[in-house]
Amino acid sequence: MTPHPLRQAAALLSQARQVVVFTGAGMSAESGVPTFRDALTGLWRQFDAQALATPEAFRADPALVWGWYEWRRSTVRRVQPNAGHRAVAAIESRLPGTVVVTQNVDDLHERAGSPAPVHLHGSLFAPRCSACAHPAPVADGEEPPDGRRLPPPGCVRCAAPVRPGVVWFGEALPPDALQAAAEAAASCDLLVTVGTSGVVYPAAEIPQVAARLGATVVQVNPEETPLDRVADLNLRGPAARVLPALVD
Ligand code: BV8
Ligand code: ZN
Repeated sequence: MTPHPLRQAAALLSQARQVVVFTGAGMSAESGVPTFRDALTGLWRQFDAQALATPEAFRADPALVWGWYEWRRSTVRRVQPNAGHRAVAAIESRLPGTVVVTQNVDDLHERAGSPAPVHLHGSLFAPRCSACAHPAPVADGEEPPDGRRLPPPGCVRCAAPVRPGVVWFGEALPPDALQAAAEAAASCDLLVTVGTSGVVYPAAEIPQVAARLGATVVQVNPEETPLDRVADLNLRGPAARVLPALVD
């Protein structure tokens, strides 16, 4: 009789030589961070996330886009990492050399104990000048308005508007992050993909490279995704329930 998929995945994890954990917005869903597409409330509801997360949108209406990111950042600050994030950190502490590659722009992996996740799409906590790239401080304290415009601060060095430190659609991913992710995918023997719809490129290439180069791919997602076709094992369930079962 075939063992239960959870037991199969736990066995793969315990025998793995090198693991990559590849995560998307579903990883943070149970912490209360809206996934990318349902992060549109209030004023932003009338927009398509893909249109708002672009340099053009920021140029056209900096206060609209800056307000959206500051609201998303304030949401992340208010929530906690979930049991899924903690299970990922447990995998890393048990198997040195494990690489966490995330598409998420929140800091929940770090706050759960992951030492150095590879952020393919940047971070809500690394604003920078839109002109000279000078790092800008992260505004503390006051809650940004939910669903309203908020003019971005000016760069202390050149006075140009500060922008979110994330990768927008149409922008290149940070070369060093992409390189680190590709190298990890090429050398791992097990890749666990968690909570990603697998539609955003080039990030979605990462699990496919691992599969092409012979790694076993385990997917954790309550729904079917395009990555079903590269996954050797599909664990249909939420990250905060499935991942702890793999490390217990
Ligand atoms: C680039 C930061 C070139 C910003 C993000 C065709 C037309 C136009 C463009 C393209 C095209 N084909 C490819 C492109 C390029 C484009 C792209 O891929 N578009 C897609 C949408 C078709 N890519 C780009 O533009 C990239 N850059 O190509 O540049 C270039 C090269 C050189 C020089 C110059 C230019 C840049 C892409 C990065 C965009 N930025 N984020 C921000 O966050 O605001 S991506 C953004 O969307 C998120 O960060 C996230 O990564 C992504 C959404 O994906 P997911 O993480 O998968 O989240 P999603 O909500 O989709 O799915 C959640 C999943 O979780 C679901 O499957 C759900 O079932 C599951 N889930 C739910 N609950 C749970 C769960 N799973 C587990 N547990 C749960 N509890
Ligand atoms: Zn500047």
